[in-house]
Amino acid sequence: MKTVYSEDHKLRDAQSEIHGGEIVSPFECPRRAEIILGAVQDRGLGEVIAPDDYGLDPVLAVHDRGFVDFLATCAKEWAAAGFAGEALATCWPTRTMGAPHIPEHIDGKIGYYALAAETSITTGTWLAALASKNVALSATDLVLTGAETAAFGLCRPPGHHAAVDQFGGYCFLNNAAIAAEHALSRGKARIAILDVDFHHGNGTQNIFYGRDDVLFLSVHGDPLQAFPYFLGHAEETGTAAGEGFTQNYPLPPGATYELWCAALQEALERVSAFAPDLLIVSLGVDTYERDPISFFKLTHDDFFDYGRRIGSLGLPTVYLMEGGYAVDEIGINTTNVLFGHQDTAG
Ligand code: 7XA
Ligand code: ZN
Repeated sequence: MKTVYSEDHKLRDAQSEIHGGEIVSPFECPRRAEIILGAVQDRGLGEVIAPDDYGLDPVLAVHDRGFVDFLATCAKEWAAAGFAGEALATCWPTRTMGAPHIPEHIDGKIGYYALAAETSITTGTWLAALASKNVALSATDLVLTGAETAAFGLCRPPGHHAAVDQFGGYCFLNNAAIAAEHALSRGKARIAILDVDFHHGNGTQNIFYGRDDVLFLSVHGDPLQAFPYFLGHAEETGTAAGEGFTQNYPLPPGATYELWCAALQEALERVSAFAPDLLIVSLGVDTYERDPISFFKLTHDDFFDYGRRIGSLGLPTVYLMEGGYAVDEIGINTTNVLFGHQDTAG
């Protein structure tokens, strides 16, 4: 299996994250991608190639123009306002306020576009996010052109929390959504997105909630107990034309592979019944038993096993990297999924 990778991910090198009431070094750090790349190379998964540049059009097919302009200029505006630290949101249009106007001051504007406070925006963030979506699109094209039956986009920063006009949860542009929309624009009719990250892919759900051409399935920590807290319940199944095209599988703290895998099997049956032209897997390995910010109990072997299950669907498949913060073990866990896929899909 080929891997698409860009060195530009290193431009996203934030120093601050709000966690447990403290400012800490971000869990989502450049070393994550370096360890995964090392495992891909050391274990001989396949060739590693650089992405092509797809420009902004595929981004604007998914995200709001004002949001994209905000991401591109936020770090500069923050510094120009005289703030010394990294750009962090501290105020929001809350439930009682609505948001009739987008603030002009960057301190208000960042609150308008942020879905949470933990994620800072730094000088290199926008270029890294652009590179990450290029990685996703290039991996997708490897499969769309028929050159490969499966490919791995080593995306960083991740994307699945990014909504039409919101960033947060370490995500800025929704790589999986951009890839799905791109596949549709290239003549594919039905795309399935399977999100196996520990966290619910609220952004991806938001983007396709009213659509019947993209099936979104997510197995994740119960939002009553886990970020992003406000979306990802089982009763959210889509709206209007999209009714029945979203399915969530929230699981409780301490969930073992047995429970997780039963939910995955149900999701895989939904994928099969949908018969998509392309399967996009939002691949987060923060389901791992020793992940520092999550609460599932998957082991190294479990990642291989579920890769086999996904591969045995026999679908053209693109894996796009999302979360995973047990950094020393992120390489083995990620490549185990990909080797598992290869074991059945060839
Ligand atoms: O998949 N998403 C992630 O891995 C990021 C989750 C961010 C959690 C922040 C909680 N304070
Ligand atoms: Zn996650």
